[in-house]
Amino acid sequence: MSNEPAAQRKPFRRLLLTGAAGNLGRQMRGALADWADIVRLSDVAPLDDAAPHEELAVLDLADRAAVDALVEGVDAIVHLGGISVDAPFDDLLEANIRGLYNLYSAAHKHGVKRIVFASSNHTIGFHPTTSVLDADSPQRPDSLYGVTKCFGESLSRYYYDRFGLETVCVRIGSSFEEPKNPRMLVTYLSYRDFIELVRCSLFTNRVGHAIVYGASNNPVKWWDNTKAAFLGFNPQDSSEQFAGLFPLAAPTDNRDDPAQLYQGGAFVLGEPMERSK
Ligand code: NAI
Ligand code: 15L
Repeated sequence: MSNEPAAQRKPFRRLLLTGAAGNLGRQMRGALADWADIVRLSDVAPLDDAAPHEELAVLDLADRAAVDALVEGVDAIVHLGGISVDAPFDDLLEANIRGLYNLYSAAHKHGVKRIVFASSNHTIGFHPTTSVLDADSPQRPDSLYGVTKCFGESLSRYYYDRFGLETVCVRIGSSFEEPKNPRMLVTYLSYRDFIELVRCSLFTNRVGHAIVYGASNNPVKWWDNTKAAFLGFNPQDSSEQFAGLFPLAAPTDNRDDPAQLYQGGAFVLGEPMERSK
């Protein structure tokens, strides 16, 4: 029993954030201070200096022994680390497949209770833009990158069914400062809504294995989160304020362009790349 007054105790003793040097990791870092006494930050890239409540670990997720040590002693994990775009298979294999296996096997070994996994809309990118999808819609990856995120969703399902390790797979849309093209008016997820979705995913009492789409309250919607309503995610932002960035195309424009016909946009046009090293 802790002698600390309840008001000073935080919900988690130690939280791990992977991908902490990346775009979303840098957004998450500050929020975690309110949620855990100790925040362990990890990336293969250099990290900014640690605050008193932070621990830093620069390592490659493909290094099994390093990931085992990284995960020891943490209560929960926000897993953002990995390659975040399409890439040569060998690179994806190390970061997104071997890296993910290393994380889950270490999490099981060390008794971690829950992982929030940064999945992607590219797990379903070959669904047409005329469809509205929910958590039970079949995966239709649009790239090898999307295939690795499907692997993550299946691996986490297995670790829940077999061992009870809970995961929320967040199929993030496009989380940037602002939409970069007309498609992102539909897929936009503000940084504030992203952090709130991670908070809901960490703090909802029982999540089992869940799939939730990460989009703000945008005027056009391809994704229905009714089946993940128990998470209590209620996005506050909208891409509406950015509509003026992109003049409307005439309805007949580009109707044969796969990048407009499919939810994954230009990802559907990629081809497997040669290895980078
Ligand atoms: P990012 O590319 O800026 O950050 C990913 C981080 O992972 C980088 O700092 C990188 O150094 C690190 N990383 C890559 N390979 C690694 C390895 N082998 N070992 C350790 N660390 C490694 O991407 P961003 O935007 O921050 O996205 C975070 C996560 O969310 C990624 O997993 C991405 O796939 C996913 N996501 C992001 C979306 C977005 O719109 N920002 C949309 C859908 C998914
Ligand atoms: C993703 O999965 C990528 O990580 C991000 O860089 C964007 O391309 C995003 O999807 C998107 O679909 O806009």
